[in-house]
Amino acid sequence: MKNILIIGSTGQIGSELAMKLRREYPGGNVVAGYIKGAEPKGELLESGPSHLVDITDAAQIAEAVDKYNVDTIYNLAALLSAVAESKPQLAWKIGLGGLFNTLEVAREKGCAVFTPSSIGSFGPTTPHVKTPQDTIQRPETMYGVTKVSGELLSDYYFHRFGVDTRSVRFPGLISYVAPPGGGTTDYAVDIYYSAVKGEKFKCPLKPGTFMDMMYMPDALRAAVEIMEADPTRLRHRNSFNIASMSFDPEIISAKIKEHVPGFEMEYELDPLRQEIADSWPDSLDDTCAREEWDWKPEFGLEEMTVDMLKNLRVKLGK
Ligand code: AKB
Repeated sequence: MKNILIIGSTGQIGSELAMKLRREYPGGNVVAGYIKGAEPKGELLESGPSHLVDITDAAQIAEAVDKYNVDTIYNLAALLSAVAESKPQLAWKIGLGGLFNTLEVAREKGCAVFTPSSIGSFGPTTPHVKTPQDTIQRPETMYGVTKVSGELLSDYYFHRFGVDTRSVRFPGLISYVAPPGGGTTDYAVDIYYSAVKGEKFKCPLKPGTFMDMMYMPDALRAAVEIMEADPTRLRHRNSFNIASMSFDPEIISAKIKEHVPGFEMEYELDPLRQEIADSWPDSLDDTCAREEWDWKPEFGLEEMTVDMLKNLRVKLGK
């Protein structure tokens, strides 16, 4: 990787990934692709080039690739699971139409492509505990439909055209930098904000709702390491299970209470998010990622909680 285009650079993952890539690949261009209304600001704007790239417009992707001689595209444009249920047509247009545009540009111009999949690519008939790498994927959400279709399309472009497509299935991602928006796992970020603000947290999911979660530094490292992995070792491509921790609301709440003794949580269930969460795995088996490209997480619940609380106190001035 040398010249990298990030489509969706101002979102939850993109804004942090862009800064990491700019630090790690100082000799090249890391182009922050953005859409109107979500322009880069501050450090992201000032530390490198940015370019208008609406993923639904293939010509804009091609223009940015040509201008900066891009060899690798990180395609991070997507609507998250809950919001995709309220706008399924748009979710398809961005998730699948946008991916098709990206892969076509990559095919014509010889770029590698990373497109994240998700625990949302699984569904109610998937084995829920230690979900295997290769298993049933029959999601019942539009988000899941776009993710599993995206995995298939990306593998197709690799086998048929030799496009170097690679991907990981992200768990719920937790960060103190950019907030997520419209996901099912968002509660695991919101809960830390409530704890630091001294507010009682209203949890939208019921006790016993286990899902895989990951601290953002591990997720960003996975996104870089998979693209740097030795291709001769990869038996899978789109997409690898990766995992670091699995918890339910009671477990994360108890962990926060260890560090913020006065913290309180009550339940105010969101039926849509509950239904989506119930259809997703409780925990993933990431053996293939560990074997094929040496994936290994660094943060568990304790380490993440300490770091989240420390950084949110600074961010919120508490
Ligand atoms: C969501 O909740 O929609 C995402 C995801 C797990 O893909 N965070």
